[in-house]
Amino acid sequence: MSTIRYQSPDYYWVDELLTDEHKLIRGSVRDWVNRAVIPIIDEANQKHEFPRHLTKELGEIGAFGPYIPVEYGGAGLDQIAYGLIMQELERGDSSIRSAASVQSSLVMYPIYKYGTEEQKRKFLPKLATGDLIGAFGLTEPNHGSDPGSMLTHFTDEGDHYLLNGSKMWITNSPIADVSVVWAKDGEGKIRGLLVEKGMEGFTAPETLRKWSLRSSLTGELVFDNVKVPKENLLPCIHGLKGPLSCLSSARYGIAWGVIGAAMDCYDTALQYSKERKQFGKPIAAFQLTQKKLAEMLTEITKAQLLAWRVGVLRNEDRATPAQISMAKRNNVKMALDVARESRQILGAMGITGDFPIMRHMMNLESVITYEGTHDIHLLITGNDITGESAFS
Ligand code: TGC
Ligand code: FAD
Repeated sequence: MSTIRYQSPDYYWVDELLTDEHKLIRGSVRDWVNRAVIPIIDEANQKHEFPRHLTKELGEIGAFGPYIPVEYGGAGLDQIAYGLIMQELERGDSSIRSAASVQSSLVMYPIYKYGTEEQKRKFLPKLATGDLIGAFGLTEPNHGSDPGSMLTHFTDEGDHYLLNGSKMWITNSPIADVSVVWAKDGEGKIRGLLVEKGMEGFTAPETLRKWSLRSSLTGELVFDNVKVPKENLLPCIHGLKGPLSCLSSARYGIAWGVIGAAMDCYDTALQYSKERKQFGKPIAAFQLTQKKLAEMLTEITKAQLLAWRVGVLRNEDRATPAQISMAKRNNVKMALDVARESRQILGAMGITGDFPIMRHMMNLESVITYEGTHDIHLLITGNDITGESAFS
């Protein structure tokens, strides 16, 4: 209901920092979200279903690999455009943004950055169109925040690698055609392997009964003596910085994406507060409601400026992992707080599927955990400013 009348807030005229092309891209993704996502997303969440039919459309609107060069099927856009696309998608639902984040930053990016020319030609164009779906396997059942301790490993068997181990909490795993899997080689160095659907000994069971990201598929990746052809190794990267560099790209997208969820909650609460009357006047007239709305808009505005600045730094190839980490942490927490405050403004109506707020709030409980938990990101900033690692 509210989203059809959606008006994105722009209190500091951040639009003036955008090019005409940025605004055009944002407008077309917003139109697509209004048309394709908003009408179906509440029911898909209620039914715990991933709207699979949207993957091809996401490819068509350029949401898969927006910054991957055109010669490999991407859209060749800059980082601000990528961020704006993520913002619009997450205004629809974090699950939709997740699908685009994983495909773009966690699958296409490592293949583009660390893959062979053959790997790029084989996978990137089809990932860009959504003809292939990708997944990224870093987290393990016993190694989440500390991926460097992973157990998944492979041995060199002469004409192929033999892969054993398992990954957990993997977005898209049950439907992925290709999974970028991080595993240790015989010397204990972390390497990236492209594991394809159908390889013998490879299974990807779905994780069910989630209360969050219910329109996103999550699952495991299980490797039982999987023979991986040697040409499926990403040759140009060794060590934990491989997967972490992909995370930097995805975390940046999340820093923008969650602003979309926050804007949707704020806009819904603002409209509702003007229409809902108690004690003979709109609840918007009460000082405590105004305090909530004023604080929400302030935090959204600060988050917009943070995301925009990190985008400029990324366009100049100057953004540090710690700067991106701060933007992810701040903006996700901001969005979760905005969702909780907005939910209060709607009273009982706030818990229903008639409004998007509760769905955003539940989704954001995953977003504050994945791609590095809120506390891990605090410690990344702590490490950066003190020079002391709390991890080792
Ligand atoms: P540490 O010694 O700090 O770093 C190891 C090497 O990596 C380099 N590095 C980075 N490089 C690029 N980008 C980054 N963000 C980087 N962070 C670190 C670092 O310079 C070092 O390089 P070198 O050359 O010296 O080897 O490693 P550590 O073991 O102490 O761990 C640090 C820690 C805890 C911060 C890190 O492991 C971490 O970020 N943990 C959180 C794990 C995480 O974020 N997992 C996400 C899994 S994927 C996911 O959640 C997808 S959700 C998808 C969706 O649906 O949207
Ligand atoms: P843990 O690491 O066990 O942490 C538990 C708690 O301990 C957290 O609060 C954490 O902050 C705290 N903690 C841990 N270490 C420290 C420390 N040193 N100091 C202080 N506190 C600490 N992973 C992938 O690889 N690919 C995916 O596609 C993917 N998709 C996901 C989708 C969903 C819906 C979810 C929920 C997760 C997904 N993940 C994925 C996994 C995600 O990245 C991990 O859940 C996350 O990194 C945290 O790991 P964990 O859940 O094992 O928590």
